[in-house]
Amino acid sequence: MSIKTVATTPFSDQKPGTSGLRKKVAIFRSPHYLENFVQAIFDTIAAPQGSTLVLGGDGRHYNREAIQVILKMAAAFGFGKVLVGQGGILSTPAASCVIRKYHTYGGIILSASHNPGGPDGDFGIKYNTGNGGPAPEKITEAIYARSKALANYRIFDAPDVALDQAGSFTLGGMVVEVIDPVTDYAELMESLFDFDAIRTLIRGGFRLCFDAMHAVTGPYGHEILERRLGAPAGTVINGVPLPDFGGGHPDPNLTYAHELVEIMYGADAPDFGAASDGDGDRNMILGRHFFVNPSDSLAVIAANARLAPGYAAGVAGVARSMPTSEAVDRVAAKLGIPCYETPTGWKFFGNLMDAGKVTLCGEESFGTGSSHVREKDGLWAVLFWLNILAKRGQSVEKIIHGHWAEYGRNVYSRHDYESLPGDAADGVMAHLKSQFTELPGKRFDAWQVKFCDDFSYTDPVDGSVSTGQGLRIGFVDGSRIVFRLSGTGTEGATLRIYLEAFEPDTAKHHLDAQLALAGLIAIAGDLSQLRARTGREQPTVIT
Ligand code: VG1
Ligand code: CO
Repeated sequence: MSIKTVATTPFSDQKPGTSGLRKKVAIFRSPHYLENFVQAIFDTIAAPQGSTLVLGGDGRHYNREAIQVILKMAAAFGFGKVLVGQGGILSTPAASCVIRKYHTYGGIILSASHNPGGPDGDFGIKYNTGNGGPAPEKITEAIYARSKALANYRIFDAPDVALDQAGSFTLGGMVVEVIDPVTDYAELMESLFDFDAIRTLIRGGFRLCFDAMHAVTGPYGHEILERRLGAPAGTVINGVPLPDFGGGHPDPNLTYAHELVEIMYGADAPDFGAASDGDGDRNMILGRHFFVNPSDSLAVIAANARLAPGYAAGVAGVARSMPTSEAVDRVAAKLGIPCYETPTGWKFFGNLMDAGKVTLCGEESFGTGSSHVREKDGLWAVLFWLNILAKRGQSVEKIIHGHWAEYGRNVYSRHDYESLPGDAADGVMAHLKSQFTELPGKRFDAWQVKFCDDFSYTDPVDGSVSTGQGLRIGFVDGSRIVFRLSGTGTEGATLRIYLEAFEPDTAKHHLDAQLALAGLIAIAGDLSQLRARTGREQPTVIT
């Protein structure tokens, strides 16, 4: 067995997006493609010889092969140890947990998150630093630069390592420790939430359903919800992780988690429903016949945080991505704590959490989390809700309506237009921008434009600046429309339109968001010339 140096031609398209590098499986399978990117990571992070790395993924197609390649390259690079999830499995938040718990140098997570899997689906890879969080932009930029310049990569020439049972193996001078993917994470959850109270709630007849969407959270859901919290078998549906997610789209929203939605809106619906995504970092929360908007979920968690033992001391501050609704800002104002507004993507929360400035973070895209790890965390959010429900003894719907009555309602929706031709999407953005000088002051029915800009962010901790993070049109009454192009897709372009209006009047809180936002939706269509430029009449997904 020896280390081989293999010549590679650099690739020009290995630029990480919102969350790592995502491409079709076929592209990752093409000669040297994965190896080139992994070598670029290793060269960039320059881990000292003998360092420890965490490695795992969401179990999608190509996960197992990629894990073997990365193990052999890690051995050739000089890592001393790799902690790898059994079967190559680690959810994104569990990987973050393991990196932090064992103080490793960093970790590699194989996932394309909510993107479909299978041989014709997507694959992805991202690097997390020693704080457990996604590498910040300056590191992802350096990895990209290196990927375009590499001449060769190094790989240990050895047979594959057995990954299906826990234990220690050696690969040259490197130790491969196969760990249970659930145990460390489950222990962390038990330390944060009142499991006794949740157990009592469930024993009292409270019914719940968790849809793992045949993605990574199946084993986590079975262990935590069914074994440790005593929910009956069958509480977790679609709980067996499959390499193609059973042909589904592991994105927990009203469109793709339709099985759960049918259960929760059905005749004999349970009290609580939730779903998670491909890599376990997203969550959708539902009550009986009731959908909880993710921005509201963050606000409710912030307002009720003290009910969970891990947060009994209170919350230092909160952060949300720019397109996320301002519902949490209202909670922060009432609590007298700071609220930060960051660009889209979890990598922007890391510095704030490391500096102790924020405890809770969230995104409108079904992502919620806290400083217990440095990733958003799907099951964590589910447990937080169960903890709140157990302590408050009210239904999900009652809690949300009570919250709106106290703080007012930030009516919110996101419209996604998926798989647009790139040119058409760029044209929409350019056309919007071209109106920015003339728009302020203009009136559209009841709405007058107050400002428009292309969001940019200066990190308050390290001063780094991120520009071009989404086009904002703000109105005098506080409502707003945001336009952004997705940075996680692999096919064409996805345009996201985020719509928000504030409604203080309790009498109007029951209104459907699409109806309440109809005026803004029409303005967004007109200002962007959406139909003419894309030929689309309707969004692909409405949240
Ligand atoms: C989307 C979401 C963003 C999230 C990102 C990664 O990005 O909008 O909020 O952080 O996915 O989530 P984009 O660029 O497509 O809008 V995950 O669960 O895919 O790691
Ligand atoms: Co995800």
